[in-house]
Amino acid sequence: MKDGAKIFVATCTRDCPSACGLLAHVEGDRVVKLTGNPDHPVNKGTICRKAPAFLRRFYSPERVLTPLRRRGDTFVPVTWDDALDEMADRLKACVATYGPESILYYMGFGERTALKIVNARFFAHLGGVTTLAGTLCGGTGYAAQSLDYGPRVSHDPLDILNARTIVLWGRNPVATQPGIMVHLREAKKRGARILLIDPRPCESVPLADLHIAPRPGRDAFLALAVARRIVDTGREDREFLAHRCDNLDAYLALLHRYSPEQLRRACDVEPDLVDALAEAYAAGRPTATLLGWGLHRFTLGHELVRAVDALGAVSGNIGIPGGGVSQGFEEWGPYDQEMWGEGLHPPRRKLLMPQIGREILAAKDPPIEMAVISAANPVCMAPNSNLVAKALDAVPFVVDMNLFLDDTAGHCDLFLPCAAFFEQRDIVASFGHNHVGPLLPAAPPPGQCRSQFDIFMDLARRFPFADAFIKSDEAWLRLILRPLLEQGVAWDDLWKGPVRIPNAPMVPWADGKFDTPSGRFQLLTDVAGCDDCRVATRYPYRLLTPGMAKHLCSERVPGDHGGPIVLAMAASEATRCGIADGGPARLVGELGSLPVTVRHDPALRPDVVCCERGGWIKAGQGINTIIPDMVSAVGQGTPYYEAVVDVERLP
Ligand SMILES: Nc1nc2c(c(=O)[nH]1)N[C@H]1C(S)=C(S)[C@@H](COP(=O)(O)OP(=O)(O)OC[C@H]3O[C@@H](n4cnc5c(=O)[nH]c(N)nc54)[C@H](O)[C@@H]3O)O[C@H]1N2
Ligand SMILES: Nc1nc2c(c(=O)[nH]1)N[C@H]1C(S)=C(S)[C@@H](COP(=O)(O)OP(=O)(O)OC[C@H]3O[C@@H](n4cnc5c(=O)[nH]c(N)nc54)[C@H](O)[C@@H]3O)O[C@H]1N2
Ligand SMILES: [Mo]
Repeated sequence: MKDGAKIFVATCTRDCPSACGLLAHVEGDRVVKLTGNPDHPVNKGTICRKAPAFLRRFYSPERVLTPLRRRGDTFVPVTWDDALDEMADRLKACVATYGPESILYYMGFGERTALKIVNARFFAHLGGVTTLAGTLCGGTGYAAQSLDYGPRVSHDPLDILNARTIVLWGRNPVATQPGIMVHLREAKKRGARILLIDPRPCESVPLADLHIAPRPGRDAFLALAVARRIVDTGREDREFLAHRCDNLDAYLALLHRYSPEQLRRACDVEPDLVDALAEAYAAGRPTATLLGWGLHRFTLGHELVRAVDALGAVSGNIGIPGGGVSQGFEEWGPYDQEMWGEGLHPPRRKLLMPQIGREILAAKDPPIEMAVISAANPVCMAPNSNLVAKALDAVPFVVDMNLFLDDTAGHCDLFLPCAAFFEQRDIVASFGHNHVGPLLPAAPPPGQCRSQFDIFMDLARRFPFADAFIKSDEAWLRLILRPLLEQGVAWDDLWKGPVRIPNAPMVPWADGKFDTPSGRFQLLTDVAGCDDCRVATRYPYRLLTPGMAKHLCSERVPGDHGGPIVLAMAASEATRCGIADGGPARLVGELGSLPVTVRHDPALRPDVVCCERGGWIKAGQGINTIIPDMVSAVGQGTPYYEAVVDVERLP
């Protein structure tokens, strides 16, 4: 209790690898302020600039406070009983008439807390419905790293304090992982050099001692060029390569398939920068590489990731403190995987998330008769979003569980208003570090909003499996958290603040043994051609749509944003096209076009244009309407950054 405000520990559940420890300051029935929890070993009391906006959003007049039922073109409020009765009747009718696979459960990335497993389990009790395969987020990196090391494990983020060199490779922590910045700054203060590899001048440039801006999607050639340089100058880690790796001959042959000049031209990086990077990896050891999610968003994203993993191996940076090629963590990893309930039914159909629109439309035997969407905004965030909208319109009954009437809600029949993160009790793990943290009901949900946990418990009362399913949140959490409790974590400690997952290593693979079939690291042996590819002339620019500092994906309200998308374009290119700084233009792709406002960027590559992801279609944005829906070759990821476009001057 301070200044009349009560303080509750909380953990940020926004879709961000930081999963920061927070303190929720409560006055009356409202959280009035969020601050960083100084006791959290990762974010150490810091908090990002988005946090005040979370509160503005959660308490905005646009938050939906009652269940809503579509009547024609509008929504009318209905009671929870009516809403859940109808939902239950529809679910039962689908199961009875067409079988459980006629129901699609689409779980998004809006909130991935432990109890969300119970939502999925509800559908398992129902008989196992159609769910999703692949991901809009990080599947490619996981799959690629798992080929090299065995199931992906990253260095604990606190291990970067042991690094002499830190390479941010397609990762932009200043904007997208602020919770780790305190350690990057500390490492820098202790003398570490930070190198950034990113085709665009992202927000992390000021943090870096050196910024290299390769051609997008060509990082594999940069990694090969650097490895080649290390080998040519005799600085490779021969011991590690000879005894800990498979495929050495094939990898060396790959390094020599092209000349150093061909390699560096394929990624369009100057020779002195290739040398500088080779120097950083070989002479600047230990070198910690943090791979981001930017590299995932290519059809051949696995090659980019694997080539950087191999560079880590060649340069002797695998398995050592301050080294490693690290990417993400498993946000569901600490839990009992049985609790998803997949063992309760035979294997069921999965639809590809990266192509969810066409997948829904193509589904037969049975067709999708009902969809339940939770914590997601696929009409805005999945590629080819007009097709996603069309597909949802073709589904006879769509339930959306969210807090706001976003682009996806516009295509639902029943809207169920959910609690915000600090309005419920739960446990949060992270995709960026090794701590779990608690959520406590600091303030009651406004209006009739309810936690998804409550909603599913209430819904289950209407089904024959009610007895097996209905339990308290504590009872479910004890089941889900069993692995943590068995590793010695005390239940009571989980509710006091952050707890480190006991068996998570600081430095994976330190014993030189890998979780691959042979027990050795797998060097990659091939990459697709390295032609000097300027993209097809009809669409001369590659469109990058990364997350930017101010907003998190599509979590906003219309008042927050709107009007034409702001498109960054190299000043030289824009001038050549006759488009003024701040001038209007049309962004044209294979799927259609959008009005944009062009911003001249003197530091951007001429073959790239970029804008923020996540602006709503409703607010006049919707970049994913022109991004084609493809699937990556490995890991069923979504290659958003394969999108190519033209920018047309408006008369
Ligand atoms: N503020 C904010 N924070 C966020 C998010 C957000 O939208 N806003 N989103 C959250 C989510 S869902 C995720 S998955 C993470 C993502 O976190 P990050 O890994 O930082 O992912 P991105 O912003 O997608 O991409 C990182 C960088 O990769 C660069 N990049 C693009 N193509 C290439 C390439 O070919 N080579 C190289 N070397 N770099 C490339 C982009 O320009 C971008 O600056 O962040 C989370 N945090
Ligand atoms: N063009 C382009 N598009 C991209 C990407 C890109 O790089 N470029 N990146 C992709 C990435 S990395 C990701 S992760 C996806 C994200 O894709 P989505 O998960 O579909 O999109 P979000 O915008 O994160 O939407 C999350 C939703 O969850 C809601 N929500 C938040 N908390 C809760 C809760 O507790 N309960 C419920 N029921 N709802 C809640 C929010 O209001 C929000 O509407 O988008 C992808 N889309
Ligand atoms: Mo993501």
